[in-house]
Amino acid sequence: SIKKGATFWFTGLSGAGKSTLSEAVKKQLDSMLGDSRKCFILDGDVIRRGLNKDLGFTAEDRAENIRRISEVAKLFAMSGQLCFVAFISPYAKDRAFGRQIHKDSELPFYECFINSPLDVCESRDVKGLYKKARAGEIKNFTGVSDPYEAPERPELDIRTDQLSVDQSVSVILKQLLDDGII
Ligand code: GGZ
Repeated sequence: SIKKGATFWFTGLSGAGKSTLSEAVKKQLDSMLGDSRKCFILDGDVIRRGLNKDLGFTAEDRAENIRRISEVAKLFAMSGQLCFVAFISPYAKDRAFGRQIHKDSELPFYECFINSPLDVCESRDVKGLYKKARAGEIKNFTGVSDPYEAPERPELDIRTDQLSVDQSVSVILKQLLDDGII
């Protein structure tokens, strides 16, 4: 049967595990689905080096970043793909736009809070960005010197500080199966 695409929108702090989890879910889905469906990841790190390389980190630029990504994710979902979006997307209003345009096109949209407390993200500091932000070398750094508006009613709230990557993957897969998306 022909199945609809869907967008899983991962939001959370730098270092919460958005990229790691999206890659792990894609790996699992690719082996489960074979050639019948495709998964695609839109990741902040990658998109900001290409499509959105004109954008910085002011509230206006973040909004434009998320607006464009929302439109791109919608196109992937329209084409029947499972789209995983991994951006901090700190503003509720910007995420609500993504949700709305999916709703308007009757495409499933899951806001997934990749939820790890700031102190945990900061203690990992894989890329050393928090250290730089604390030292004032990076301005407007989310969680340190810029806001993060946590989702109030996310479809999924994934405590990555308490769950293993495999456990977090299972939460997403269960949702896909329960809703008949795969
Ligand atoms: C937040 C920043 C900043 C500032 C550079 N604030 O952990 P990373 O490094 O690899 O991913 C972060 C990425 C955030 O880009 P997004 O497009 O996801 O942000 S948003 O949705 O808010 O538009 C981080 C790096 O870029 N980075 N400067 N000031 N993260």
